[in-house]
Amino acid sequence: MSNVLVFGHQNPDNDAIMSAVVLSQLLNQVEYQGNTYTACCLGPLPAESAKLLEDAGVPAPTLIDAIEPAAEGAEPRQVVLTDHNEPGQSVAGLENAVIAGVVDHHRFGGFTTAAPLHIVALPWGSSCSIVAKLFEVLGVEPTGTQAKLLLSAMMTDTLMLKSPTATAVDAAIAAKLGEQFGVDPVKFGMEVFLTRPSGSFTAAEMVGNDIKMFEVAGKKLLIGQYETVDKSRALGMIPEIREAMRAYQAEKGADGIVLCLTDIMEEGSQVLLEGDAEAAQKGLGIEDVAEGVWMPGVLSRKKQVAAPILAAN
Ligand SMILES: [Mn+2]
Repeated sequence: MSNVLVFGHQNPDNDAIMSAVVLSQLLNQVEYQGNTYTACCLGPLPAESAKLLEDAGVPAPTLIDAIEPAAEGAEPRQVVLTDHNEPGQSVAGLENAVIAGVVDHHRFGGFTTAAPLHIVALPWGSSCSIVAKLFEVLGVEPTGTQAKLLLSAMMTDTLMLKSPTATAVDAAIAAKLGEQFGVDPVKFGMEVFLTRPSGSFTAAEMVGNDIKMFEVAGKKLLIGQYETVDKSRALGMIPEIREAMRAYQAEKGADGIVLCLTDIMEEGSQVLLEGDAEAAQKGLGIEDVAEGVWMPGVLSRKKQVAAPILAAN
């Protein structure tokens, strides 16, 4: 029997947190493969996740920063990755671990394993939609709390099902989970969004809050997203935000950085580019304009920003 660590990506969002928390609960409930499972995270909890877990009386996941090499003669640590699979977005020292499983809804990018593993990858709106499906597969009914935590992440990850990443399956699962604890999914999702202290975000927080590193044409490109219900405050901070983007890029040793200031209500993103952003200009078909470029309908970093940039380069 091993203790398996279950965690989402760096700079965790609500989906990274809740997929790890609820999946590890499920695997413990069914004593999957006779192991125990510990939910972990690779960074501080987003405000909405902290509040949801506290209200539900569920312990926060354990913060880890690296996987150490196994001691002489000991088995390497087993891990399950949720909401990501690319080593660049994962824990430091991932190469010291055995990847026992992946539950994800992103593109696959660059890991190999020595042994067969569990992979559940579906292009649905959130990793928590897949975790909800796994309850069904393993014959377990989620508790009210589990339904609530899963639904919260489905709503934040799909921007209340408005993102083009949301599928009919997500809508059906959301309706079912909502029914289970008596809420309208969209209304509940809005409440979750409003627990974010967006009015007090600094420029550095807008940049670093939700950002991922991609390898594009041999260069390192950071793509970040700041979601808000009112973009006007952020638009008044553009020079500061640009400075924070340059600082973040330098700190991470990236070549370029893209930031999407996404307005959930107006359903679009103001896109800012810094550094070597040629690949992003090409992929998105936009110029590097000082105040940024408004891209109507752009809500999904994955599908409408990262994918076209990766495809064009
Ligand atoms: Mn996700």
